[in-house]
Order: sequence, then structure tokens, then C-alpha cells
Amino acid sequence: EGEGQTGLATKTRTKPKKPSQYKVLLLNDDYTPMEFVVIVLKRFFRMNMEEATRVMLHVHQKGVGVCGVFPYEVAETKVNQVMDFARENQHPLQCTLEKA
Ligand code: TYC
Repeated sequence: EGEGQTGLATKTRTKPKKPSQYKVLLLNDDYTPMEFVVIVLKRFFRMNMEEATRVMLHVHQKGVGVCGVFPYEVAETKVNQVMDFARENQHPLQCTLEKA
């Protein structure tokens, strides 16, 4: 299938895949102020005060928590925004991706 006239293998009839979803994870550390983490969750994940506080406390207690689930490119952008903002403010806060 799909050799066409060029002799180059091409994929035809393969289903276009839905973009895979990725979790954006926030990691705990001993130095980033709780208030800063709440600001991050409100600013980059559009959470209200109550939600942001709940997620921050979950990460503080369990070591890791999910900020949201997004298509790869969106998740990647959020991780970069959080890491840049943390660095600008000289906090060691870490944020990463994991396939959902
Ligand atoms: N553990 C931090 C403190 O006690 C608070 C904190 C919460 C830091 C969540 C990072 O992702 C984090 N100040």
C-alpha cells in the first residue's frame, strides 16, 4: 500500500490520531513559598483561590500533583512558563510533563 509512483513508502488510510494528552505535574520542594505556588496555579492554570490552595497543599503533602491535562504543545508551553516564572523569582519550583 502507498508506494505510489515515486517508490517512496507513504502511509495512507492510517487514522489521523487525536493529539495525545499530557499531565502537567508540579513537584514539591522545601523552599518555594506556598503563596508563590498559589500565584502560579492561578496565573497559568486559571484556578481560583480555593482550587489553587487545594492543589498547592496536595503537592506540599504528597510531593507531586496534577495542575491539568493538555495536548502536548499546550502542556509544554505551560511547563516552560512556570519554570521561567519560578527562575525569574529565584524559586526552585519544578514543573514537568507526563503522558496522561
Ligand atoms: N513545601 C513548600 C513550603 O513548605 C511549599 C510548596 C508547595 C512548594 C508546592 C512547592 O510545588 C510546591 N514552603
